[in-house]
Order: sequence, then C-alpha cells, then structure tokens
Amino acid sequence: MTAKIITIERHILEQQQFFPEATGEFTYLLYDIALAAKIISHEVSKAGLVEILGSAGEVNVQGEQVMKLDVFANETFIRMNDHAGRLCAMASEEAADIIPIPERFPCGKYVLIFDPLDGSANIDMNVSVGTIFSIHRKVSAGQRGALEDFLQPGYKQAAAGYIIYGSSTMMVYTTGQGVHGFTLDPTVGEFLLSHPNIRIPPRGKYYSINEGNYHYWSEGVRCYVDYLKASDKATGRPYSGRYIGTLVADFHRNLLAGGIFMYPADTRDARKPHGKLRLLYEAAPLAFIAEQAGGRASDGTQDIMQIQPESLHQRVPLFIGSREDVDKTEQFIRQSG
Ligand code: AFP
Repeated sequence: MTAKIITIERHILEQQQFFPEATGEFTYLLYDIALAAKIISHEVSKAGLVEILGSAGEVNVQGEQVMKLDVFANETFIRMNDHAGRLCAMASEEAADIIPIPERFPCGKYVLIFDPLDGSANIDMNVSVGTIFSIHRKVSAGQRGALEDFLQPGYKQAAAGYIIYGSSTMMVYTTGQGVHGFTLDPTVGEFLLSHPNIRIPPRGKYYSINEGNYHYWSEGVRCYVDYLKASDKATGRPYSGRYIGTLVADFHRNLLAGGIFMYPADTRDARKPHGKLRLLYEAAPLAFIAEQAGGRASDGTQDIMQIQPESLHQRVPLFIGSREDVDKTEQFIRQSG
C-alpha cells in the first residue's frame, strides 16, 4: 500500500479547521513562506558552485549580479511577503528597524519577523544553514504595523517555524496544534509531510554548546556541563557533544533525537551579558516549537515564552530542548548562579 502523500499546502489548509474564525489570510501567509523557502533552498544548493558561477558582488556566467546568500534570502522573504495584504510590517535580522509594507500594497493583520539565513558563517563550508520565522497578530491601533506589534512575548505567537537547508531541505512549523515537519521533494518542488506531530524525548542524549567559551560561562553552567560529561549509567551520562554552529541545525537534531542546546551569557564581555542569540527571531520561535513538541526553552531562570521583549534585536541566553534537561540546567543555575 502506498503512503498517503500530504503536501504542506494541504496540511496548512486542514489545520485551518481548528480556527473557526479563520479567513484564510493566515493560511496563505504560510504558503508564501513555504514558497520563499523553496526559492532560498534552490539558491543554497548552488552555494558550492561559487568558484564556477561567480562569487558575491561579481557578475556570473549568465551575466547576472551575484548576491550574498544572506542578502538573497532576506530579499526573497521580503519580496514574497510584502504585497499580498496579509502583513502590516516585517522585521529581519538583516534590518535595524521594522520593514514597512510599501504604501502601494494593502496591509493585513499579521507581522512577520525572521532570520533569513541562520548560520551563514557555515555556508562556505557546505554545512547546514537555516531560516527561522515568527508570526504575531497585529495589536497596534494604526493601519500600518508598528514596533509594538513585534514586541510581544513568545506565548502570543500565532505561528513559528524554521527551514533547514541540510542533506534535504525541511520546513518545520507550529500554529499551536503540534509540530509538523515537511521534506522538500526537489523533483516535484513540493514540501511533503514527513514528520507529523513531532515529539521531543523528555530527556536527551546530546548536548550542544560552544565549549570554547567554557571559561566565560557562569559557575552554574560550567557545573551543569561537567555533570553532563560525568559518567552515570542510571541517568544515561555522559551525554554526547554535538555542535554545528547553526542554531537551526543543532536544534533540529535535538528535537528529533532528544537533547539540549545552550548558548549562555558570556560573563567576560560586559557588552553582551545577555548571550548572543536574538529573542524575537531565534529564541522565541524555537521555544514555541520546543513547547509544542513537549520540550522547553529557558534563559536559565525563566521561560523564554514569557519574556516581554524591549527591543527588536534583543539578545538572550538560551537553554532549549528536552524538558528534563532544561529543568536540570535551571536547577544548576539556581544553585550556583
Ligand atoms: P551566523 O549566522 O553569524 O553564522 O551565527 C549563527 C548563530 O547565530 C547561531 O545559528 C549559532 O548557534 C551561533 O550563532 C553560533 O555561535 P558561535 O560561533 O559563537 O558558537
């Protein structure tokens, strides 16, 4: 018997039934994101051909100006989403301020914030990169979106997801009805449901952290990582270390196999006491996915989903993944700081 094939379009449409008040606007917004992902995926798959086809800033063999991939991904996301009347504003890791919808296009009732190419430092080494997105409902009074639409805590997200450009391209998303993963079939150009209702194991076997920073972590984080490395059959230790340096890829592996990703605050550098990763387009969307899959995300003392953002590009320490592992980290931080 052949398995039922469910495209992402069909799945999104089926999900709409859980929201009786839905107008379809949101459904089409997710379609547009999936389409942008396909375009970016196609471009990422050519990254290794840079030597042959021309590098960023040059004119390639087709006579086209070659764009840096993160610029390309950013522009693609904006171009696919600015004109359809579903959004009232966007924001991106690549732009200092919010990105208004051009006056000539209608405005909708959602805002979209994204990291167009997460892990871009890995692209030249042919290592997986990703895109992360988060959608909020408009809460400001005016017709066009405002900063306050973006500065909403994670628990208010309408949807969140990521795309991983790896050995295959996958899109994983949640609208608060579980977490679902789709693999891009490049032969037909469709995302097909491959991982319905993803559940993260309650405790993991992997820990992912940039251990080069060990001496810059707080005492609690150092003790916790030492604990993970200590042998104890009863608690399944030592954990295996896995670190790619692309948040999406590290998170994705731990989501499927179980484990914890950590990017703690750097106690040495007073300029980044809040860690490296961004709350609104890295930590919060992945926290929504982790929670919907049965996991957790914390900044070490409180749930990422509860944090009230103060600025668009705010940074936050991040401990995310299997529930019991995140609980344990908090316990160590409570004890030793
Ligand atoms: P880039 O997008 O600049 O490559 O940064 C990637 C990232 O934001 C995140 O995806 C990684 O988890 C993290 O930084 C890696 O940071 P370190 O290089 O400091 O470990």
